[in-house]
Amino acid sequence: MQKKRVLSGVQPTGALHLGNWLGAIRNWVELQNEYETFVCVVDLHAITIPHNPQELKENTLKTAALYLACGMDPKKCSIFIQSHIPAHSELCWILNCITPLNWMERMIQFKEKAIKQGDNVSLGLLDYPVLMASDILLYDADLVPVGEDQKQHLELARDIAQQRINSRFSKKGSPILKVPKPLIIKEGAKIMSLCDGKNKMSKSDPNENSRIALLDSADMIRKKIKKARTDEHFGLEFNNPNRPESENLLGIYSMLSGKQRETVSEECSNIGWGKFKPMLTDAIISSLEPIQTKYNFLRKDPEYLNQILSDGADKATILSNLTLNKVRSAFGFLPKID
Ligand code: AQP
Repeated sequence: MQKKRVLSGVQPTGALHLGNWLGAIRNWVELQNEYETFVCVVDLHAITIPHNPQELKENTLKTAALYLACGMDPKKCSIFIQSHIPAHSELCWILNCITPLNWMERMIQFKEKAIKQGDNVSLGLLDYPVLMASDILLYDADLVPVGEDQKQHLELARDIAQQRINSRFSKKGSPILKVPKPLIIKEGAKIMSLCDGKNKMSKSDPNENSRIALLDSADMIRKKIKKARTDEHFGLEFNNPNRPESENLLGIYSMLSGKQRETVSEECSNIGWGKFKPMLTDAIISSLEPIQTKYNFLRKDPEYLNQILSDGADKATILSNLTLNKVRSAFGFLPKID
């Protein structure tokens, strides 16, 4: 039976952190065993906020190498860079022309990010969800792994495919685009900032101490955990809404130590923050060590990395052009005759 297809990606907007790993990449590593998996580094998304060109280039390579270092296997999945496939931008333009502006103005992530940008909000930031819809729809993805924050964007992709393309442009009832479904990860983790347990850990947070980057040295990790916000209570616990830091740090400890939540609850209910923090630090350092070793090894062999990205792009080009040509033809664009 044909495997279902899954597509996902991370923006190279900075150093990948524990949230990107535990909330996304670690799940992809499992998914690649069951699904036909495509993962891309979504660099076109990364320029929707002000960016530094040199950093974008380095972060794009770093992100791709980290996918591999975290366990993505090029024999089981295709890894590519979004901007290597021009079809993403072209489909985005076509979808822009049939997506109502008021659908875009409802997007919560746009509103949140726009507030952070002040006077510097680009049209691209508003258009981010249409580009994401293009990413997904181009590959006929059956399933898209989504966290809470991305559910609204996937819903938009589904509405565009169904209401704006298939129902308006399909002939004889055969749909032009596949309508993707969300893949809700059962143990989907949302990792919060080390400085505020109510805010998401994020690459673009100006405070470096708010996150553990996957490539942080053991010393940096020690310092950041030492500084991480705590509360005045003794003992750590889950499910106390007044203790978001306890929820977050105990959750990270549970995931990284591989121990059940009940086990760590028991283990840590009678110890103070002073004793817990070194345990958490050790768990983080030892979990990241194999990723960092593999990453450093991969970065010494740029040809190998380039080959993987080139193979991934070749596969992505074939699939994306099939979809793009269907859309072009349905919209009435005159084909080029060679
Ligand atoms: N804190 C988090 N906890 C769990 N999952 C997270 N993800 C991001 N942060 C957390 C998941 O990582 C994937 C890729 O994210 P992205 O880079 O495309 O965009 P993002 O969600 O906006 O990530 P950041 O780190 O917050 O980046 P910036 O600061 O650039 O906006 C997604 O699957 C996301 O759910």
